[in-house]
Amino acid sequence: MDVLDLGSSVVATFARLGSSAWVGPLGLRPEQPLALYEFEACPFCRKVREALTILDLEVMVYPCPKGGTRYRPTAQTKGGKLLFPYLVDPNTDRAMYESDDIVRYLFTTYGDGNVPDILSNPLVMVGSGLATVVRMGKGQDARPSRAPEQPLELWSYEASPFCRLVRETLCELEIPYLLHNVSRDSPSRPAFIQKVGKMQVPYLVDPNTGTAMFESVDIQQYLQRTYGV
Ligand SMILES: N[C@@H](CCC(=O)N[C@@H](CS)C(=O)NCC(=O)O)C(=O)O
Repeated sequence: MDVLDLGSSVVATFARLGSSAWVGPLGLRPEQPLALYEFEACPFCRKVREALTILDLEVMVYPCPKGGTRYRPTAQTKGGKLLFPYLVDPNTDRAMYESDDIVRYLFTTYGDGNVPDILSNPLVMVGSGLATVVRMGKGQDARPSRAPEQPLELWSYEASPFCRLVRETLCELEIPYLLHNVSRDSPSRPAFIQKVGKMQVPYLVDPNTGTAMFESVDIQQYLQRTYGV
């Protein structure tokens, strides 16, 4: 374990004042997972990931790091702009840019209609920008990789410093994954605990190789070994 790497991930969580460490009031549940084109280092994308965690929503993440060639063109073709985050909701046939619009849409559609202060106050971008700065470019640039045949699955929550390390690696390697958000008080936790036997994230499932594993460092090494070139 790289202590500095983990330490700066902890600082990133503090910079966002622990936002998304707990779920908030939940509303309607979507039938299908949402889809998000984004990259981990983008401070605007972080706001949307926090909203998805607070609302306990599942989302297919299509990583679009800078220099990436796997999903950036798809995002541009679908939305018309090379701008991230870009959210697609197949349940309502809505697709949108602009993090503030996306956050408002999510809390209106899947919450109680109120965007929590942690995501609406004017200082959000200061904290989110600081989180990006302390991670020093992690989750920003694409690295050479092989595409998996099927998307992976990750159990995680945005505020977890350990989960961030794994999401950054998935992002840099442009690996698509179904993100299961299981923050504190998440109603999704009991089913997860029943599935894996304990409450611990990150937890990665790779249907391409039949692999299922805990431990952020082991997962990062597995991803690099399996999909890095
Ligand atoms: N106002 C937009 C700003 C989004 C934005 O500037 N995103 C940057 C990444 S942080 C972007 O897409 N840059 C183009 C690129 O990465 O190619 C929002 O809140 O969503």
